[in-house]
Amino acid sequence: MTREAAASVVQTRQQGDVLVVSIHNPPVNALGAAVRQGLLAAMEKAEASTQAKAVLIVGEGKAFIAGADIREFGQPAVPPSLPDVCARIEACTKPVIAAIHGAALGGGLEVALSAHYRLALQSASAGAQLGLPEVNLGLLPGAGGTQRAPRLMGVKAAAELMLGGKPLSAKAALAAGLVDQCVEGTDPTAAGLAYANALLAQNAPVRRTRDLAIAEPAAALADLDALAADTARKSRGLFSPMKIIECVRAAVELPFDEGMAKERALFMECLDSPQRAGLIHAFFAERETSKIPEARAAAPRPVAQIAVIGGGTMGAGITVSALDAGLSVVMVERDAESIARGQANVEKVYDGLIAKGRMAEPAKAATMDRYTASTSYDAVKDVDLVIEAVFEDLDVKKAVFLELDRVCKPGAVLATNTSYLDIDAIAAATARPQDVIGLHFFSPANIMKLLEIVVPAKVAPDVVTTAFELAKRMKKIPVRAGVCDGFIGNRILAVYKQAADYLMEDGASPYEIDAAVRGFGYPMGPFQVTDLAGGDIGWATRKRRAATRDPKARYVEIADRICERGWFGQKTGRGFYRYPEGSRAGQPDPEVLAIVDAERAKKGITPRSFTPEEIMRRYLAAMVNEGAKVVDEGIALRPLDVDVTFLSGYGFPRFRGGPMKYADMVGLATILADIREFAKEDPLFWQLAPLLEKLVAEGKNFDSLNKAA
Ligand code: 3H9
Repeated sequence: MTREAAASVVQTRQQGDVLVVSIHNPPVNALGAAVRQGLLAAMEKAEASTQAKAVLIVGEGKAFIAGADIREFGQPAVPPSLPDVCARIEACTKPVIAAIHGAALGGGLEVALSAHYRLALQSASAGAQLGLPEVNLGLLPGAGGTQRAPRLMGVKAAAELMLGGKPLSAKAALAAGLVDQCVEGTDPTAAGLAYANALLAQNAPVRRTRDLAIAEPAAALADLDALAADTARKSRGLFSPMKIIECVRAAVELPFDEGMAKERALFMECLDSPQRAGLIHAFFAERETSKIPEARAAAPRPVAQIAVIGGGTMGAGITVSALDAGLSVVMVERDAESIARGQANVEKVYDGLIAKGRMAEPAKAATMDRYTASTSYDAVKDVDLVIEAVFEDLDVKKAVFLELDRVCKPGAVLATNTSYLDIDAIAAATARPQDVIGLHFFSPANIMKLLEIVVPAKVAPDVVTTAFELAKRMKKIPVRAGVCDGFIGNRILAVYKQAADYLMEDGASPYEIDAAVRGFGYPMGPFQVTDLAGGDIGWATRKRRAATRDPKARYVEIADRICERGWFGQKTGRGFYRYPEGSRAGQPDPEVLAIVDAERAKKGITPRSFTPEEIMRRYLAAMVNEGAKVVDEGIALRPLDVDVTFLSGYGFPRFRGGPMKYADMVGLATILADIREFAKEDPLFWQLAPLLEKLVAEGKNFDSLNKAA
């Protein structure tokens, strides 16, 4: 690390009695090696200076400091370490003040906690956000956060801040005792200087957090026991939350320096865990999916007014997302009754929020002011963008687009919410295919983060960027997908769901498969999902596709037998599970097992047993193999787009980083060997993805393809 690099990212200047240390490391002032070096040098300078009576630390740009530089994790460590930098700040013999605006997260807050006084700025546009979100990255605060925060704000509150990973506002941080002052404003240097000079005028002493005693240690330990029990129940296989509690316990039980040593040791354990690698991959991948080729070529079209065609569950969810993004929405339905139902679906969401105390009546009224409804397509003639969410049938959709083509103004974006139909064919129904795009929302659309943006052959680049801009406004995680049956998500889902069906017919019960999938970290197994979504939906699709199915392909009829009995899952009280009166937790059903047995017998299959690990190997190999095909065909831009699709739309455990990242961590050669082995039984289903074979031959992994598109 050169001295010049350190000096350019951390600058010092004398302002009267105060040495102002300002960090300038865009975009978020992450604490990379140069910043750590610069902070250390600045503290030495402050100590040596005869002019400096106090030190003020501020961040330039939109943040104080967003934390350690996450890109450095997994690389060889470069000195000085952040705990050493924090120790140096705290040891300073002159008062050190941190003036915080914007994000003070993770290591950023830890720098502030090692200062002697803290001021947070509050403003309507960009107030301070103070938090220790390391848990979201599979880590724990590793620069004294676990030892200093409990001394300042109390053990329980500090542990909850770290376990929850959510930041506090300036006001909340003041109330919690994390900062000493909270002022209105946006200029941290001006506010910080005023505070520093006031402290100097009062002869305020150096005041080190490490010297504070933990209040009521016995009660604190009891609180930690309760939190540990709660965390063990809730954290579903996550490694770092229990380690956080261990560190905080050390803050109560051990002297400061021994607590710091404990924190360091446990931080290193977290850093080395595959969960850290998976979660950090997820963090960056979610930011990369917006980096699409079209972004360089075209600015988005302006969008203020949108129309949603269809007021069913999907249309209403999309309407809520759009209203919440501040847009005006006109909903089009075929008759007054359907309009009433659509509006009721929208209002139900807001009424639910009001019931939970998360929205006030006037806010609902103000939001609904931007909502109108109509039975006539003429109502959409002035809108900037239309999202069609009608029945999933190509002819029905084509008819809608014919109407939209007739009434919409030139340049309006025409989007379909289809989940697998051919969008090129839908676009061809209009005279303006350049304006037609897929916006595949997931149900419930106002809650699910994923938005597949499906890009047909003739669409204009600025329509694609408009869709990404809309996703941003709606706070969705967009993934660019190409046109094929099911796009990225549903295409891959269809394949691993088939693998689950084969496992079931070959000997694993649906309950064993669901348990194995949950054991891997999913919230639910595939048969529970079928019961939740309604078995009739998949059944209808299977019937529709029966005529075109490859007669040589293996077809499992168990789900059809269940649907034939009218057992469509939770809504009918029975599916793969039984749902006794009002219950949402299913119970295994011996009659379902009898159906499974009968189907096996019919095909002459002697059931064999599968361990949870064997189940997951097949389930994931099917997912990864199809994922590789989707990347190879350009349906997904990069492997990370597949990862984000499954993390934010299909419940793939975030700590595993997504299916492609998981495959990299297991080793592609292992997955390849598994597929070759499985293909001996069913070569038609287990057709190897050429990309997987190629990467293994070249000694590469999926991550090597994750460069910006
Ligand atoms: C830690 O501190 C460990 C310590 O306890 C112990 C150490 C020993 N590093 O999100 P945005 C990039 S762990 C590197 O789009 P926003 C980001 O990738 C850390 N890069 O903006 C993006 O890059 P690009 C604890 C980072 O305004 C750009 O900055 N801290 C980091 O929506 C803009 O980001 C955290 O977990 C980083 N730390 O949100 C905080 N942070 O433009 C993580 C961001 O190339 N960060 N980048 O795509 C955040 O939560 C949000 O980024 C933040 C801004 C709220 C700050």
